Amino acid sequence: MAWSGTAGFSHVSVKQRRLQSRMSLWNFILALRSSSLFSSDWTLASRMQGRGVRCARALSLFLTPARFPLGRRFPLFSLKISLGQLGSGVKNFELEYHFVSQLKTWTEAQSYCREHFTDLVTIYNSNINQLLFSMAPNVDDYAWIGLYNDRYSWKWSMEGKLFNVGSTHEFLIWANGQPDCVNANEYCVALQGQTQMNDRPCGASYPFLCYNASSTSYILVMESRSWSAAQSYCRTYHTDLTSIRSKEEKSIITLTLNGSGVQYVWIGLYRDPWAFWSDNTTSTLTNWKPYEPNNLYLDEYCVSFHLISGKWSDGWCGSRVRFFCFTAVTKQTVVKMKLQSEADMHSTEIQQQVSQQLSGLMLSEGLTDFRIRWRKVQSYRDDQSKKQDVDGGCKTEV
Ligand SMILES: [Ca+2]
Ligand SMILES: [Ca+2]
Repeated sequence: MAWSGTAGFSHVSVKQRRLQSRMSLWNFILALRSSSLFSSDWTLASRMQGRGVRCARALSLFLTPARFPLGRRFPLFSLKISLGQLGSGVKNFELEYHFVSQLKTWTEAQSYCREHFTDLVTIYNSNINQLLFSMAPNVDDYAWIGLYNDRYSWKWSMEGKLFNVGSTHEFLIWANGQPDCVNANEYCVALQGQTQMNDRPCGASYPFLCYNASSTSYILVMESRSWSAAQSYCRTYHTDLTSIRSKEEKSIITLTLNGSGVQYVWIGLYRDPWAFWSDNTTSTLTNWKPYEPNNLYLDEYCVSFHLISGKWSDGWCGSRVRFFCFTAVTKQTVVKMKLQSEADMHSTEIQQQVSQQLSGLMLSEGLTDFRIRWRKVQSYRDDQSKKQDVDGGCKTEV
């Protein structure tokens, strides 16, 4: 797609349909076919044979009783299942990508994307990276993407739960100028001067402080190890690297370290580098330029996309550059099923039973946002003569 830029507002958009949306629906249909709902008395005949996954977005499934007496007319009911936003991480939407040719800081760009589209872009794989690369102008400049490095979001080795350790924390006190993530390479925390904290390279070797839960004691190990080797040691011989969860606990730790003469000592605080995307989804893809990320001038916590190479750099979040947004367009997918039975399908009780079973099945497949509706359509014979109509095509309602 060609990029056309003019002064002021301009952007290009590209749509990309996520393959998972079809696959997940197809898996759902396979699950339907193998479920108890369609066994024994019921024979499921899919008229979609040979069409494969391409057509799975809207599919007519036929339920016919195994002992279907020829020549008899039975009411034919259509069951319409509307799938909205799917649950359990199943993405049933199309993503549209936008290159916005306005100069904004990372935060301004984020607000702009949230106002006009969905959010700053998340790059899940190299195909998306390539797509963004192809839609932007081929110039030696940068554009923001949604990735950022949050130097105040930490976890305890013992808990693994994210929490904020900013400059106002009650008892977790950063040493002057910390955390500074030197060389974009400091993701583990050591106590410095026994009371204050400093983020340090996890590979550095320091003495460390284990916690033993069964004796409620703190053990200073005077052997120098990397943070993860220290963690393994503590987990093997005690409980874990120590947490500091209260003022009282901090006082005990200070007492334990008193007189030891250690400059740095590992504790259990750590964080994952480049763990956050603006839209709170997760992607493990990285595509750094050589020598990046480097946290130049200790002030580069946002990620920009090099337009001429498609590679990423960490940059100062206050720089004003162009940016990539995305829109998630939620699709409603309709699955129509036709049921024929000797049972009285007029009976709301029977309809409810079938609906309940279907609901249970769909929930167990991780589908949460759906609606099931019953509709009487036509008799079996009428249906046969209108087979073409019934087969229909793939249809997606937005
Ligand atoms: Ca540091
Ligand atoms: Ca950099």
